[in-house]
Amino acid sequence: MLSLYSPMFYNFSNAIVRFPGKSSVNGLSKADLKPNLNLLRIQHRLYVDVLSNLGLKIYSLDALEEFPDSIFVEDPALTFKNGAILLKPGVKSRMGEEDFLKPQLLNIFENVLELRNGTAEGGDVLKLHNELIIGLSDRTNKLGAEELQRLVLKLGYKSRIVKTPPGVLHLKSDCSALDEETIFATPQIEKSKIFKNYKVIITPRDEHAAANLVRINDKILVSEGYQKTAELLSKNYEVETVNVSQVSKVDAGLSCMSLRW
Ligand code: CIR
Repeated sequence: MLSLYSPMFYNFSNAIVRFPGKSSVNGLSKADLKPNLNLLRIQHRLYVDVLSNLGLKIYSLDALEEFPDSIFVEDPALTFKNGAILLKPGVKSRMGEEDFLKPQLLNIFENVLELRNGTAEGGDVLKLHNELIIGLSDRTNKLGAEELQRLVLKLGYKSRIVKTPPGVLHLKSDCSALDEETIFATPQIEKSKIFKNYKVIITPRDEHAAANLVRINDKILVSEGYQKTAELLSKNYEVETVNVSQVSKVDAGLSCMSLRW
């Protein structure tokens, strides 16, 4: 079995992002909020700059007006150093986004697999050092998760299926990997015992939304405005804050805006 990444699962050299089209302001939002387009584009640019400054080669895709949530490229695919998997989004307005990633993935990767049955979104897939965790949610069903297990195994990765807590959009809305043995998670996820073999750092009070962070190489990217989280993690990690206030209005965070490998 391959270890997920070599040498470390958070060492990335590439990222795919998608420019926010005008329709991005109409992304799905549980609270019915609308981002400001100009600000969203500025924040997206700054996010891409952060990735680029961390040494990642950026593949920048054109806006897709017909899919308001398509800047969240993390959801319709998974990328690894040895291949990619096209997924099937589990909500009507996002079904078909994967078809618009396919040509780019085929250009970049030799090995591109495709989920054919059920639904699964990348926001429900947490990559760790020795395993992938697939969360069942309103977007990822059992059929999709089980087929995804078979596909990731073809790429050499073992996985387990867990339940994303009720009311949580994606598994990774509520947890992230800080290093090989440490997870940053909301109290709700901690209680679920998904991570009983890991050390879990719980999100500070009133900062549960900071659980969606990204480790890239030596840095932990944390959403701006979560002061207690930034201070807590700065004790052991190099932290950089990134302003994602506009995508947070459409239920998204730091991990959703890129596919990394
Ligand atoms: C959606 O509901 O699909 C988007 N508005 C937000 C997607 C966030 N993606 C993610 O957490 N991976």
